[in-house]
Amino acid sequence: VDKKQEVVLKKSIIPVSQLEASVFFEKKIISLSNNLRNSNSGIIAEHKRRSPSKAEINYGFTVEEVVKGYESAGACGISVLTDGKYFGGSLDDLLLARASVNIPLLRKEFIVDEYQILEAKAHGADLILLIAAVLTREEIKSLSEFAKSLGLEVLLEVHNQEELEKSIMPTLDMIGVNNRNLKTFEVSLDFSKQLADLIPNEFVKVSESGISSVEAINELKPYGYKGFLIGENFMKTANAGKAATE
Ligand code: IGP
Repeated sequence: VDKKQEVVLKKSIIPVSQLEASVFFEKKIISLSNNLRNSNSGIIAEHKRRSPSKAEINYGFTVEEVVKGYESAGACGISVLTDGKYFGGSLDDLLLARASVNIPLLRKEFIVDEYQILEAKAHGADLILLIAAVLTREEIKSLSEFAKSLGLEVLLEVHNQEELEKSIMPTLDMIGVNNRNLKTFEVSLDFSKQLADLIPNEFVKVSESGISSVEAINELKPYGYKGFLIGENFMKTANAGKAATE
């Protein structure tokens, strides 16, 4: 990940003090983990323009249209991809989403530095993603502690048992199993099924990626999953919001 260089550059353009001046630092977050515990939909719908495995996903809808559709369809929260290089997203997308909806927003990003967490807070996010595959246990600890100190929630993403075992700590709120291998792009719900029992009960369990039907959700629920992160399947339809209700 060349995110580290990107962060150094950004820090020199927008200093921390400027981020901290954002109105969002005075606002309390909306809790996704509470929403997931208390809801039956469990849907976390994602704003995703494109991905390394799929060139163009969305055609012609604005961020506002997509996220308002998700909200009115009853999503528990929205994930907004802010990575530009691989996913065509930006922090502007997050800000536009924040201006459009009142449900929890996840900054979906490869986070490697506290500065990116300040950016998330400054652009209206309620929670951040930390990806175990690209972080050491010490990094997960310091980044999650920093996020909690800003009042943000933390979703930790794992793909296998080793990543899960190295990551368990009390500063996480939700643990997500990515059904897609980030290196090979292989997708299988079996990853969620195999890891479910190893996730301690105090964390809300989320299944991420490759979910394309109600059947898939019903298959995962008995394993204790309360959250279902869905991107492509919603974005590729002509009406992303409507798809979330069906
Ligand atoms: C959504 P899908 O298959 O429904 O579009 O997947 C989401 O899980 C996926 O975008 C994702 C992701 C990530 C993207 C999961 N973890 C980490 C970038 C980085």
